[in-house]
Amino acid sequence: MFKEIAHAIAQSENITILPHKSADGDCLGSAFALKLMLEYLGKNAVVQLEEVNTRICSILFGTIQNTQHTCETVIAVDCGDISRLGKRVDIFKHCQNTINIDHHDTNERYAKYNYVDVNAAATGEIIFELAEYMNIPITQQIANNIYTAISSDTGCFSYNSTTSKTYRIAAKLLETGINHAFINEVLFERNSISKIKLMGMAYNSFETFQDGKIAMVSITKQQALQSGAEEEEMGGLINIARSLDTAQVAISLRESTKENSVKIGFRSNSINVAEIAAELGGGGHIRASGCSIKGDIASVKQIVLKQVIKTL
Ligand SMILES: [Mn+2]
Repeated sequence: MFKEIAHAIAQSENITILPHKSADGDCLGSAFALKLMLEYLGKNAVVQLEEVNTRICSILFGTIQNTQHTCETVIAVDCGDISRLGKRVDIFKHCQNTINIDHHDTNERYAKYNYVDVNAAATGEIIFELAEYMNIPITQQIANNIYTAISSDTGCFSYNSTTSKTYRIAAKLLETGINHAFINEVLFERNSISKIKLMGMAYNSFETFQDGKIAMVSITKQQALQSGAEEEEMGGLINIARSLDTAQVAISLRESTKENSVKIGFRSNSINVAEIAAELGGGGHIRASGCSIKGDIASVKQIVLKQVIKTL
């Protein structure tokens, strides 16, 4: 499939890159690495975002352009289903050549050309392999962006998804002289006041079910507003639940500040949480997934618990 993708790219002058909404380090790092790669090939490449994640964007090379841009090829990165393109779905649908580069188990193969490698620890790994396939030199800037993508999705190379290939790619990225310690500090060790307040609320909400097999943290709409945390700071709270020694499934619930819905995250080291999320209308990976359910936090909690208990 790299052959078809390389061909579609070669045939295009203007290319739009679309990371998924609620952009994380993997999709942003992958998108900006790809932009630099396409620019090396002489293409007019644009990254269009649903929302800007200032913390992650601060460590990436490349500019964001949010003006509508006509293109012959559009590339969705790290995006398991088309609805995760949010408001930008029309850009995708109206483009002649559509490409989907991703690693989610639940990917719906919604493009003309789909490159889905569920064994890749991050979409950044696939982007690295695409660069090698297309003979594009890995500059320090490209390496910086790909490293951000991979480190972000592997929890700094600590999750189960990390393979020997992940480390081999990381070694090649480090050889370009990137500041990996700085990238990891920004990704994993730096928090704003609002984020720390939010973490305090999450610790206070901590509860367990089924003799500690299920661990949960939850944030209400009121708490989210009170903390002052931005959408982009809401991630990672699930790690509080995940750290419980007896937990088989960790769950985070977060009430939306904008609509009557709850965003749910799942993590597990032993249970297929991609299936649980899919049952509830979401998706993701076997060990990390999520979904969104309409309703208030109390009612959604019951729906989610019922589904998880069934799979234990
Ligand atoms: Mn990813």
